[in-house]
Amino acid sequence: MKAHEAMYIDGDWRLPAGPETVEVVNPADEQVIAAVPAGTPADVDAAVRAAREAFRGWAATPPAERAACIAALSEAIGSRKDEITATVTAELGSPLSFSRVVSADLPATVAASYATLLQTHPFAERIGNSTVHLEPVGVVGAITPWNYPLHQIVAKVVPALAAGCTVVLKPAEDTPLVAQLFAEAVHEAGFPAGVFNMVTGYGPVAGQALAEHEGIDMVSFTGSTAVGRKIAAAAGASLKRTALELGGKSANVILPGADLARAVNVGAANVFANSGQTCSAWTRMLVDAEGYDEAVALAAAAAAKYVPGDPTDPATRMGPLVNAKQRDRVRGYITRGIEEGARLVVGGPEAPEGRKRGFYVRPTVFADVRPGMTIAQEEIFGPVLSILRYEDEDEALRIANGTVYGLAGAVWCDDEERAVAFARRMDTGQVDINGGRFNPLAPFGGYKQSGTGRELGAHGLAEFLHTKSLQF
Ligand code: TXE
Repeated sequence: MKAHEAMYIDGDWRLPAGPETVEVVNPADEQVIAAVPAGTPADVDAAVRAAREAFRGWAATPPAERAACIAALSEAIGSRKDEITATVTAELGSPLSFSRVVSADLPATVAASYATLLQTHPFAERIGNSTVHLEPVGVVGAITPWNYPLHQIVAKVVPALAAGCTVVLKPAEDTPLVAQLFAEAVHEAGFPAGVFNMVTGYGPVAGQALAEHEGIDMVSFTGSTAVGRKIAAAAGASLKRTALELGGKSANVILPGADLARAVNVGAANVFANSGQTCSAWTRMLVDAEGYDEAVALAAAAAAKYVPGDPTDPATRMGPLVNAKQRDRVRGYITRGIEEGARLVVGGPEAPEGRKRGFYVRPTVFADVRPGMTIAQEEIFGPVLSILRYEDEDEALRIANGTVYGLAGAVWCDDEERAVAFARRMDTGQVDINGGRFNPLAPFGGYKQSGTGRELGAHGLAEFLHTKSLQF
């Protein structure tokens, strides 16, 4: 894998202040494939200065010109799709076909959507004797995770740039190589120097320095709820704006009369995709007594189709987890589920057969899960599905809403009105009705401890804008 030994600051690749590096490991075979600079507070400072210097000029650039740069960025991402796909599979471990769809095609689409949005988006309106202007918040620090590495970058950086903000990105230490490809694409797209900057490195060092830096106006973060709290505290010290996209424990609610086979199969695919490393995954399946046994059998059969394997083999549907820490954490949760009395239907904490090397976990299904169990409350971030039983709709709603999270969810019912009525009572930011279809323009984000703020579309753009009113 090609890796830059430099960071992207002020329109160029610049050598880091210190000698430390971050090793990038292929999770399928545990081999080190590259090393990138471990940024220090001095590197963060240089990047923030460059972004601050570039801010006024970029903020004053007409939206149509910003749109042209963003369209060029979408094309530059598009022209690197093969390299992006191979890189994400090598550093994250997701199967090639999955990497292509969610880490190459989707980011190009999302970037293009902002180029289009800017053509018509109103940045001023009249309210009585006032004009109200939408102005960029300033310099944005973006801190992103590894699970959908390029999508997470694009979903923050592109709307920030579209709004007229300048950006310093600190990508996840597990997946810095695709972030470097993104910086190359930004460079090729012709943004002015300093508008986008990137410092690679570790969260508690480079990430923390960015979140605390007095020179930034906003932090946009996606990651764990625990780190989200730290970011909010660091930002709170100088009352910076924050947008936080955190963990989830979403419910897949199968109401009586639903197409049970479809609801279970789509639900299982939603959990096992990306080895379960999806913040919005429907990790709790809620079924009534009548459909329960059939749902458990269907889920077990669906899990059997996700045989953990080499992510570069086109036949593989599920690769390893990203790193040893995540693998051990997930296996620990599986053990906890067994200890707390849930019924292990398939899977388990042992390494999958023939997979002694690599960070693999067995796709696992638990039945007879009760709402208070750890596996029904905490984000596992692995291929683990918990199936819970409910007596009536009120109980289903209590269970669905009974965690600290509220990111996503699903409702299935042959009566769509009933499904919509149920979804409206869920304390969560996004609900798929009878399977839904991903909409890259619809707002994405959490209620409760799943975060604050929204990403994607016009709502995602609004996060990076101030309103100013002038009275006449
Ligand atoms: O996340 P971290 P980790 C959840 C999921 C997972 C758990 C741990 O449950 O099992 O988090 O994953 C940076 N100041 N999600 O440890 O640490 C870090 O460098 C500033 C949900 O990988 O939150 C990386 O860039 N930044 C999730 C980013 O934060 C810090 C996606 C995320 O890492 C920092 C990933 C600090 N003190 C994990 N410490 C989702 N919502 O999609 C770390 N970072």
